[in-house]
Amino acid sequence: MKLERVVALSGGVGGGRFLDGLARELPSAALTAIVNTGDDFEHLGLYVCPDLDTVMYTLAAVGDELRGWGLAGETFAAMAMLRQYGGPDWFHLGDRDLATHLLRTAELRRGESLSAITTRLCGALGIAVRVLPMTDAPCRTLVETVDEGTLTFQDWLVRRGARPAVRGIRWDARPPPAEGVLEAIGAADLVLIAPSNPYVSIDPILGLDGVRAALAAKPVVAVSPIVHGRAVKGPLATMIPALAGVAPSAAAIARHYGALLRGIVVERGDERQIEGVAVYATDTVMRSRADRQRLARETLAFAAELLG
Ligand code: FO1
Repeated sequence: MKLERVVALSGGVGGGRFLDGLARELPSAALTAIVNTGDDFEHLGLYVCPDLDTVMYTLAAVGDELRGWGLAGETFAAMAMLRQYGGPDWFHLGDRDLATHLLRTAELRRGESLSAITTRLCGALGIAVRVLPMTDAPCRTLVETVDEGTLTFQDWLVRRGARPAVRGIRWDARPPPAEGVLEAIGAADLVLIAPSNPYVSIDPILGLDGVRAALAAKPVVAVSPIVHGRAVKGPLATMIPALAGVAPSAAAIARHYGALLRGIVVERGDERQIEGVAVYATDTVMRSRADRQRLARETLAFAAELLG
């Protein structure tokens, strides 16, 4: 089956890399990215959207490949001055990255929607892929910790280094999906779930009104973010035992998404214990641009095979 319209649900770092591969494998008009905004927060009076920015910078090939977030060749002179004043320096905002937060915050204050601002920023960066925030209204991920109450996501992940043990994840609102999200899913030949953290990057999207129902009518294929029991990046490997009570594995990812999935792409050797869903095993760690493109190509071919 020819895949003319593909929608990908994505978080930040792993998702951005996978989207980059998809953008090189598909005509740009064929791909819509629906990006998590549960990580968004106000910091120093700025409205920061880490996953949108990571996806945007990655697609525009201007992101810092090593860190996985922020801009390449970044300087932090503003942060150094802030530190001198004793301001909060736990969240590192690069000097050029600040332009994104300044403009987005100013536009939001003028009443522009996050979607419209995202379209403008992506256009300015020459990104042809359609990038949609999952919603235009705040929908903050809150981390229920065992010993320290409820922490906002960036507070938990960055300021506390994801150390406080987690007992639950919830959101401070349940806004409608952004304009175009349900339509994109409704028109899709295929929906892909990028190798992002299911709990804090994909579940925020699935939790929005109408999204699960829209996906139920579609073929959905996920790429496992767990490789041989470990997360490629981030706290997922400790969140799975904490939230699902099982050891981290591709099977745990497949079980988390359940009946939503038609297929799952996993690392070679991780096919064990995955039932009720088609499995494709390959090299899933994206170390290079070529890796991203190959994983995207193999995932699309696997999905096309499933769709017959
Ligand atoms: N992650 C960190 O671990 N430390 C940081 O100082 C940091 C700053 C930062 C600034 C802008 C941005 O878009 C992302 C940033 N991130 C930082 C990453 C971010 O916290 C996570 O990547 C996402 O929220 C999880 O996907």
